Amino acid sequence: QSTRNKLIDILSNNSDTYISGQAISEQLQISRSAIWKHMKELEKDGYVIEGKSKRGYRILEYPNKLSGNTIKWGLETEWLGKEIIYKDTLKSTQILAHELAQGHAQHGTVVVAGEQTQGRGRMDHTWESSKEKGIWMSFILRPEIAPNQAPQLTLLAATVLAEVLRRDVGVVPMIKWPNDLLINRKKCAGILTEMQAEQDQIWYVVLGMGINVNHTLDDFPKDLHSRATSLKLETDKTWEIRDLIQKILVTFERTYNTYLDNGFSVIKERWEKDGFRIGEQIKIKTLRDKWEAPFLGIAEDGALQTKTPNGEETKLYSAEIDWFS
Ligand code: BTX
Repeated sequence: QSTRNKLIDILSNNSDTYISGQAISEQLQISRSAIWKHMKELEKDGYVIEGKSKRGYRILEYPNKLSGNTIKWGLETEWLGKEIIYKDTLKSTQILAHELAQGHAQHGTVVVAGEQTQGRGRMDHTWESSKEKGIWMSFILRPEIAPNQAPQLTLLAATVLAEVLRRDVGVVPMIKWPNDLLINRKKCAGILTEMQAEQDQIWYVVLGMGINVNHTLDDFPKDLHSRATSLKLETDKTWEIRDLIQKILVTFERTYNTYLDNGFSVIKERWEKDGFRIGEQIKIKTLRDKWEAPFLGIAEDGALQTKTPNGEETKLYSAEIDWFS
């Protein structure tokens, strides 16, 4: 961590009091005049810092611009986002997260990008991630669960996004198995879970979320106009990305802790509230087939329980599913 970031951390942790130049100087092992120079630099970047003689320094405002520090400011999580890496532009937050996870990145590290030039979805799909319009982020998780339980994390993440969309944005979300969030039947967010595992142990999971936030229709390529939507398009409001990221992190951490403590059944119940309804007819498309069948539920391993074209009960791990319009 750079001196500058350590300084921001110290100031953030003391945001309701003043911290004396002396105390900062002792913690960072730098001179009072070096501190003063750092403060001037921070002010140039949009931080508003109050300096009072005899009392010390205090941050009053953070810059509007996203950064690891601004996302962390006021973030009320215990482990998710203790480390946040923000880049203005990345090929994909998944790629960087994999690199970091293969190093020593800790459980709960978050990678966020202003834009992605090669955002990706499942299989070889691309994910449009236009500049500063949405939330493009990946979590590094090191869960102590079996590899075949990893798909549960996708469903868990979907319930988290659904909760934030309903509670904080005020829209009615629908989860489309396995990894999409729709509003008024249009795709507003997607989740991509990738993992590295040995036979019966997960090494790490990179869980990516893409959420369309402040897009107008023009921000989407033409072929998505009838299928994609954003929070702004749905609510007529511009949303603060930093604030939404914090809400997602807090809700995700809480839900993940619940999952570890109580297992998947709570998550499954929540999923089934916002996803397909038990018994509902759905359209199913696999590589080989296309048919209609009832939704029978979500299996413990995250699979979709339904029926084959012949009417036998089956579990699907990969397919395109849709409602009847
Ligand atoms: P998916 O494969 O289910 O969906 C991808 C499909 O969705 C595309 O083929 C296209 O039809 C459509 N699509 C592409 N971009 C958008 C968009 N912005 N809004 C709505 N529909 C779109 C879904 O994959 C999982 C996406 C995860 C994205 C995150 S962003 C952070 C992380 N980094 C990264 O590269 N991917 C993840």
